[in-house]
Amino acid sequence: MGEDYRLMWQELGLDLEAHDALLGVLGQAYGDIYLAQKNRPLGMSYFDFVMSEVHGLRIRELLDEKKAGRKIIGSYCVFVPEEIALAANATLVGLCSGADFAVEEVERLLPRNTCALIKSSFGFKIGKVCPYLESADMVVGENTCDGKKKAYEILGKMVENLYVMDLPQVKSEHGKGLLKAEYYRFKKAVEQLTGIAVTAESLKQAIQTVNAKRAAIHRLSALRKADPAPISGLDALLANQVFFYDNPARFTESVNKICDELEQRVEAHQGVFPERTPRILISGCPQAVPNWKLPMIIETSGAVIVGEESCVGERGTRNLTSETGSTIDEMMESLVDRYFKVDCAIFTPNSERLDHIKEMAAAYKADGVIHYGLQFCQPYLMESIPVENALEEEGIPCLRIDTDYSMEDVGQLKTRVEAFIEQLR
Ligand code: BJ8
Repeated sequence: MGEDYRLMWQELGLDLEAHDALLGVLGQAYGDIYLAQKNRPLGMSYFDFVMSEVHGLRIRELLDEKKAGRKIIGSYCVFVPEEIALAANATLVGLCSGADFAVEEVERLLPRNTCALIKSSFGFKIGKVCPYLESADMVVGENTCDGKKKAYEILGKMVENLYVMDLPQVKSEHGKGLLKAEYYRFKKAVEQLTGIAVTAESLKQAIQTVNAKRAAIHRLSALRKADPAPISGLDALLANQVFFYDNPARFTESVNKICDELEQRVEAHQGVFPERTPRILISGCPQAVPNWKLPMIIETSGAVIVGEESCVGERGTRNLTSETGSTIDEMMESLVDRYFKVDCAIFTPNSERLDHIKEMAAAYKADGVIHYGLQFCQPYLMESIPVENALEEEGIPCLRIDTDYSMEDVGQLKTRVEAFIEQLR
């Protein structure tokens, strides 16, 4: 990366040495895992470029937007509605939290038995290595799991303008009312931040823009139903990860371009792996950049991943927002309807998630499901047992994994995953 980027990072207050170290790790992992894959769709070169410029060109674009008066909002959860940010002339970026950083310092602030995702968000802040976090004019936390809720109390002292969104934990009328009230409160906060009021027109446009992104991902997912699978799970995961921080229109166009190519592959019966390769559905905690450990293990052990029941995947993108409303209130209602369907494990009870996993396993013709739980993530680890039971009732084998971001358990995980895949053949 050039000298001008270094200047940009310096101006953002990044610790250049620590940042170099992070980029080194990211580049190495990307090279080892992604560039080592064979037979990738040509359209993935766009995502390779995005990853090579993840702290470069995209940050420059965001800073240019800021210079032109636009605000940047960072978010840690798919419950934060991008539509409202866009409608008030702000850009929403996901704050990825997919790698360990500054672990010792983090463990002085948080208990050791906190999930890797929360620790990572702190590590990126303490280590001053995330240009997305440092360029954000507002960072949105949300009251989801207990770990996040309590962690934001501490993060709020380190991040300027941390906004905490309250979220329901029960799918009741009362819960829906809370979500609606919180979305109106968020709308007001974003309008105050940008100085621009949401209009019916801007909200409609924003809903269409985000729906288009999701529709492109739906198209990609549908193509993964084919056997042989036309794209690897690793590449599809990358598209789902880039969903959170790329320019929305460009992202939609790039995913649709890959889909055009994949349609030809499906027609020509071409795949990334041979036909009848065991097909795996991953279900569980979100896999943020650069957390590619488990997919890499699965796809180097003789199986292909055909779907992700995850917030970085189908849980996050499953539903579109109705475009029928014409007033702000009608469209806000549609947003509440859409987001209230997200079946995160923080909800109790959460039986829709079990149904969705079974539906996905059938739709993507998965031979088995690997449940991915982050160590110390109580909501997903608690749900992993009912998930396994529900799948067993359907005769679908399930392997429950709990792990963190370290590479120490790769050998052990690989042995378990290989044995599971063997059982599927
Ligand atoms: S909607 S999944 S993005 S909260 S892994 S921090 S749950 S202890 S990330 Fe999530 Fe929103 Fe739900 Fe999705 Fe807590 Fe578990 Fe850690 Fe987690």
